[in-house]
Amino acid sequence: MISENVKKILNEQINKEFYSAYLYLAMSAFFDNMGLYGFANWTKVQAREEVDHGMIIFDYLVDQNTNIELKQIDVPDTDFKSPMQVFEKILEHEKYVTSSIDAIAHLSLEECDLASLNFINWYLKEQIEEEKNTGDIITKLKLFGDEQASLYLINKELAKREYKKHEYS
Ligand code: OFO
Repeated sequence: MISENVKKILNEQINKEFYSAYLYLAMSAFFDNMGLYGFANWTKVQAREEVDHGMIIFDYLVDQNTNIELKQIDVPDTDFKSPMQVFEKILEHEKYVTSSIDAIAHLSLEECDLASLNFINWYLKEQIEEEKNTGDIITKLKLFGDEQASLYLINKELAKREYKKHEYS
């Protein structure tokens, strides 16, 4: 049976995942307004993946016959200035999400809730990928600079990202 404390922290994580989706959507709108449609595509695809992350936790809690406590989603900070600054914000945010996932793993272990520990393992791996993908884009932006010609090339590459429903495995 799922532990009460783990149930509470997983409910909070649903909120964080949906907040992430909001944040990426706000970023997508910023890039769209700049005419950087590839960057807009990349962040919009990420927003959809964040919804999947939230839904996977939702389904896990439902399968465990627990009550779901949906909380208000905060308005994201939209102080965006440049592609580099946005991607630095993304990395900072993903590191914060990684620390939340780590906390869930620790709590599950402490509470001997091994089913939840096993469940959250997928998110631990997912966060490695989230931070790596963002870090790779920051590296490219640093390497090529914020000039228009290089932004054009990175923009073209980010336009290729396609949404695939994130399945829990
Ligand atoms: Fe759900 O991983 Fe990003 O925030």
